[in-house]
Amino acid sequence: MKQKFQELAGIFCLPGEIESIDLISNGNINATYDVSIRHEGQLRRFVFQKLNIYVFKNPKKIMKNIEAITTHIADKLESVGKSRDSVMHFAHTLDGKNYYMEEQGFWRISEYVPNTVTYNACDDLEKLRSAGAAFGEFQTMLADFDAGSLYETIPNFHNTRSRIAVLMRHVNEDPCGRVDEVEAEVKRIREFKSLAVRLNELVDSQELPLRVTHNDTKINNVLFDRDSGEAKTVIDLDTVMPGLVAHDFGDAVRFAANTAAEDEADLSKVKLDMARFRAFAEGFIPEVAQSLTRTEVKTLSLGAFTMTVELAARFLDDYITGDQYFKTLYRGHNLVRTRCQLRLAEEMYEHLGEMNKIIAEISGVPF
Ligand code: GN1
Ligand code: MG
Repeated sequence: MKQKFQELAGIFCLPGEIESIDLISNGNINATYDVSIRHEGQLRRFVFQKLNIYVFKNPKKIMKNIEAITTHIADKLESVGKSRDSVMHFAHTLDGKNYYMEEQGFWRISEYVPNTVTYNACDDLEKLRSAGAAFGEFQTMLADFDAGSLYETIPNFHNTRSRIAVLMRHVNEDPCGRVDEVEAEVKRIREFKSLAVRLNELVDSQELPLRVTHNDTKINNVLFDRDSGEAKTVIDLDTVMPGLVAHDFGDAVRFAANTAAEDEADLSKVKLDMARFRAFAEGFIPEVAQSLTRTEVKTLSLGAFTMTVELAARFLDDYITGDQYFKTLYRGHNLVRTRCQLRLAEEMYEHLGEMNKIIAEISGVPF
């Protein structure tokens, strides 16, 4: 592996000797490594990433999206007198590409944003508020970005209706003979469907606008400053595409306000933590409030429920089609994830009124 990475460093014009390689294990899709390179006595840190080309069918276009997005954000920061340094920066090959494609894979290298740390779970309300503000600010900075110029990296990514339809088709086909095991979960998703497709209906009737959204707003996609503890930047830009504000808000809540991990097997531990919900909302909403329509504000909580049901449908679909999409650590991992998300969706459903009350209070929008 060291030899391979040394070769990659050369291709990306990074001089020096590879000193260490550590796997960063918190993504479910790509393979990511924390790599230190020593050059003339100095140690520099990079993130080497091998993209999952089963998931991302057109990785070159993703890198084009990312280049455009990061440049847009860096220019914006600079125009208000802030440093461009917190924006992700990718290494380039000798022929000026921000990726390297070979038979065995698709590689990219970014500089490690110095003095930052990520969290897979976070109960520090101050940090959650700060993460909320970072995702809100991300959204606002891309408000004037030309959505039409973005390549849709995964079509129908947060199209909940289509996700559920695909699941039901595979339930009928039962390609791996696993459907018998999951009758209860399929039934639950069917019951949740009418509310979970509500956002689709509001898009169809043009009551909700599409914006440029991040679409993968897990708390571990935020880099926090090691010293101040504040959110410094948002990473993982592979799925930046047109979407709904409710998707970004909702997916963040789904992950960060769950008292348990996304794949917790003991469902009694899975609860929606309203204090965490409030903290994230307090950070996010003021950043976006100016530009949101009343309907957008009023559908933020529904976004949390919707994203949770959608993830349940995606995990279950992967389970019954043979675990090809998400990385799994054991047989049945995707089913455990499904059950956890369904329990959480129930929590969301029960707390919709309470979530709406908090959003009304923070935004000043009457419900
Ligand atoms: C995947 O790779 P990661 O962990 O950032 C997935 C998200 C899911 C998430 C669930 C491209 O994200 O949509 O919400 O797993 N990304 C893609 O943990 O499918
Ligand atoms: Mg991701």
